[in-house]
Amino acid sequence: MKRMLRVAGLVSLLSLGAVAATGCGTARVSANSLQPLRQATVDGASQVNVTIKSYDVTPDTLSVPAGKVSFHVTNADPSITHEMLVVHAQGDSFGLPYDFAISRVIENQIDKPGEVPDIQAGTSGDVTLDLPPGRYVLMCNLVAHFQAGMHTLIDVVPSTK
Ligand SMILES: [Cu+2]
Repeated sequence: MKRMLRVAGLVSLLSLGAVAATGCGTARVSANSLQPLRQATVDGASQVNVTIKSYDVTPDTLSVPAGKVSFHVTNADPSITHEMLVVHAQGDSFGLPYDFAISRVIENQIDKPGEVPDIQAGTSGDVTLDLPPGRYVLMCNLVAHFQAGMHTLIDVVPSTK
């Protein structure tokens, strides 16, 4: 129950933009309004489209079935290069070890299944990973970008297949 509440809270936060954009006029979000799980693509991977810019990371789904997951990452920033790391979340929140002296998450102390490095402004990149169920952080670890807000959570849930 505790976990459900936390997920619902995250959903309502993330949904505010969409609600405002559609003029729906209500911020009430129930578990039933979660987006359906991704359909597998032809090659068997589930696709997640992610938009990154200064300074946020916005996936088009909050959960995806375990197995092959293909991240298509678009850098919508007009001038700044970004990257997107896929990292196992630790603990209740992001919980990642952070070095404030260099303003970066300490990459040799985290479990990072993969990344799309060096995505130039206005371009995109892809990575396909085999992900077990769990909570993951999608983040940029260029200097101070994580701190500035370039991180979000995505849940990889047991596949129903
Ligand atoms: Cu960045």
